[in-house]
Amino acid sequence: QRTCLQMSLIRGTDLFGYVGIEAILDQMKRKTMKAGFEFNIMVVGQSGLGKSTLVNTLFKSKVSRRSNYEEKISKTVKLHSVSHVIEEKGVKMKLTVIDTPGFGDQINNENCWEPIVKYINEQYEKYLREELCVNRKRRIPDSRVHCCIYFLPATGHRLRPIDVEFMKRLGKIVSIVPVIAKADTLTIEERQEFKERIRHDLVANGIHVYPQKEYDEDPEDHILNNRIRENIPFAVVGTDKEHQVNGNKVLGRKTKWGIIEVENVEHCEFACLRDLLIRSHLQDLKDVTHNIHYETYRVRRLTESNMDFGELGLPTWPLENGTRDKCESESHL
Ligand SMILES: Nc1nc2c(ncn2[C@@H]2O[C@H](COP(=O)(O)OP(=O)(O)O)[C@@H](O)[C@H]2O)c(=O)[nH]1
Ligand SMILES: [Mg+2]
Repeated sequence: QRTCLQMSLIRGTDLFGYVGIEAILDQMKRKTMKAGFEFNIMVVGQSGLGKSTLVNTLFKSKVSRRSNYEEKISKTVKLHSVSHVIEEKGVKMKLTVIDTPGFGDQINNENCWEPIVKYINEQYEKYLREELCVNRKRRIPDSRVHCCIYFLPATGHRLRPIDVEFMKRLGKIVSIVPVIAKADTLTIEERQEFKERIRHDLVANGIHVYPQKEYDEDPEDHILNNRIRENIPFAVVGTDKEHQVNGNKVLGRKTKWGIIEVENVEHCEFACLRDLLIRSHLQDLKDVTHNIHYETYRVRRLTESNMDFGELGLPTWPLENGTRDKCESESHL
């Protein structure tokens, strides 16, 4: 028996009257607004590079506190997460900032990425376990890292071994957005040359940063993302102060020779970073986390023969013959 599926497009102008299909957008909006948004952002880089200042500038609020002395002298990388609910025009977003004080601060920085890899994988594991639960009544809380901003010191040279080692490993499990920290310390030429050298080093070392070509959704996305790829890493400046410029209040850093306006694209690329992270690609960062990075983790985890489903009351994987019949619970794989 053959089934024939026919489909044709009937435009609104051809309909006999108003149906109301467009209202689906309002319904989706209402549901999403009710459920709220979660966005988890991680910052990595040596202390003093302006990580806390930059996230506070990005969200125009104190979402990351400056580290205290004890944290500054810590011999190990400690992960530290803080959540805030930010509201703008009735839209609420639960923002979690994961700070990594101690990264790259030692003379010997061997394996200092390990606690970070561990943290990221632990969040995937948590999500996976919730997904496998039999009674999934509520929405799964999402603590997965949607984006990792990696701070490069404005040395003007090239990627250091620690940058290569970190991004090589982490680029496989999370979306990395590299930035040049405190870009106000470089001249225009130094900045341009540094950016080019970094882009070269990223390619030469096979490092994948966000947005990755492979995951562009359509030709329109591809053109937009190419423009971003040609411009990374963004040379950024952060601040916690406002200044008067021509009668307007602007976010900036006051120096002896003038004011660096953080949001002015003539001065630095902070606005490009903000647009990417918040205004144009926030949802895509979440989608890539779920569809690519988490999915890779999930597949790897489920094909590992030794996953201990015993604790969850689920059969061990892969199923032995007949185990499914004996098993009361069902997993949602
Ligand atoms: N010149 C310059 N200084 C900055 C910038 N961002 C932050 N700072 C300063 O650098 C110091 C360390 O900043 P902080 O945000 O605590 O760095 P973190 O340790 O990486 O979180 C502070 O004195 C900031 O005022 C920047 O873009 N340019
Ligand atoms: Mg800090």
